[in-house]
Amino acid sequence: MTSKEVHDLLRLTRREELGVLAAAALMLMSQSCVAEDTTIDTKAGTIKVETIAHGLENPWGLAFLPDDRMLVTERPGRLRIVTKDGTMSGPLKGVPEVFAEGQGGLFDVKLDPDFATNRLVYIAYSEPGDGGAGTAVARGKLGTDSLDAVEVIFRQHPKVDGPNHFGGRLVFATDGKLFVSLGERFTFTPAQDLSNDLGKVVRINPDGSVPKDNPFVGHVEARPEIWTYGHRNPQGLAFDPRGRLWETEHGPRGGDELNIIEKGKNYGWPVVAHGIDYPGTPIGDGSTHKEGMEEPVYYWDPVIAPSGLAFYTGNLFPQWKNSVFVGGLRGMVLVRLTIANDKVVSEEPLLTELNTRIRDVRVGPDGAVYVLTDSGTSSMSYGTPLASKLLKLTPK
Ligand SMILES: [Ca+2]
Repeated sequence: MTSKEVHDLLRLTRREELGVLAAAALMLMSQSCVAEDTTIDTKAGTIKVETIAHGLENPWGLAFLPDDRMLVTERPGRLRIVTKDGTMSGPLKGVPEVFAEGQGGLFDVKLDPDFATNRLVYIAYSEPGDGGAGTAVARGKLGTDSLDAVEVIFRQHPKVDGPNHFGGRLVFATDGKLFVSLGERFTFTPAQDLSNDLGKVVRINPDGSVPKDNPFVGHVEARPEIWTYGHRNPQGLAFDPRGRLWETEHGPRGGDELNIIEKGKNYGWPVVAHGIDYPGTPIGDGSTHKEGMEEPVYYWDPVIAPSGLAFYTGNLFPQWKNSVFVGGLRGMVLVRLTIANDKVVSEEPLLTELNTRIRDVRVGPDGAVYVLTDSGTSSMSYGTPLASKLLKLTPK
C-alpha cells in the first residue's frame, strides 16, 4: 500500500473508525518499510539483501521446491509455501501436533531426493507424548495445500520433560540415507550413553528403518540408529562438496562447536568441552580433550548459538567457493567461514547491520544465499512480533 492509498483510505473513513484504521495503516506502512531491500559491503564486494517474505513467526527451516517455490517452517507448528516473490500460503494441513514450548516446535524441512517423482517431504519437530517431548521425523506427500498420508518415521527415545535442546536438522546423503541431529534435551550425561537418542546424530533410511552398516548395529546395549554421540544441541548439519558431513552445535558458555561428523565417533559432551557451564562451573573436569573423543574443528568464544549450516556451492559468488555459512542466533550474525585443509582460516561476520537473530541459511538452486531471521529476542521467547524474514543475498 502506498502512502497515497493510505491517505485516500483514511479520508474516506468515518470518524469513529479512524483510530483503528490509522493504526492498521501505520502497521502496513511500517511493514513496507522493513521490507525494503538494502545493500551491505562484504569482502566479496557489495551485496544486495532482498526481503522475500516478512511477518513470519520464528521460521526454522527452508527447502527449495523444483518449481521455484519454497517450503518454510515456523516453530509454532506451521509449514508454508512461499513463492519467489514472497507470497505466503496459509499453513499446510496435515502437519502433526508439535510441542510448541521454549525451543520446541516445528524444526527442519527437507525434500526427498526423489521428490520429483514421489512428492515426499520430511519434517523434524518436537513431539509431545508420554514422558514429555522428543524430536521426531515425519514424512508426507506434498499436496496443493496439505501434507498427505503423513507417517512418523522416527522418534527420539526417550521423551523427556522440558523445552530445551531438541536439535532438529535433517540432511540426506547422496546415497539416500537421512541424518537427523538430536539434542540431549538438557540432560547432560545421557549424551554419552548409547542406549538412548539424547545428544546423538542418527542415520536412518527414508522409511525410518536402520541401515545395516550403522556403527552400533549388533551392539546389545546400543540403539542401532546412532551414527555419532556426545552432542549437546546440534542445529546445523550439512555435507561439504566432497561428501563429508559437518555439524554445528550449541555448546556451553564459550564453547559452540563446528565438527566433522564421522561414523561411530564420540564428540565429547559433557565430558570435554571448550568453555564453562552457564552457572559458571567447569564442564567435566575442565578438560578440552580426552583420548577417544573428538575435538571440534572450530569453536566460538563468545558463543554465537549456531543454527543452520550451508556450504557455498553456487556460481553467483565465485569469491565464496570454499566458504561455509553459519547462522548465529545469540550472535545476531551470519558467519562466513573460509575452510582450507579442514581448518577454518578466516571468519567474516555478515548481516550484523540487521541486528537480528539468524536461524537458517541455505544456498538456493540459483546460487543466491537465503537466510531466515528470527525476531525473537531469545530462544525462549514466544509472543514476539511476527517480524521474522526470509532474505535473499545476491551480488549487487
Ligand atoms: Ca564436543
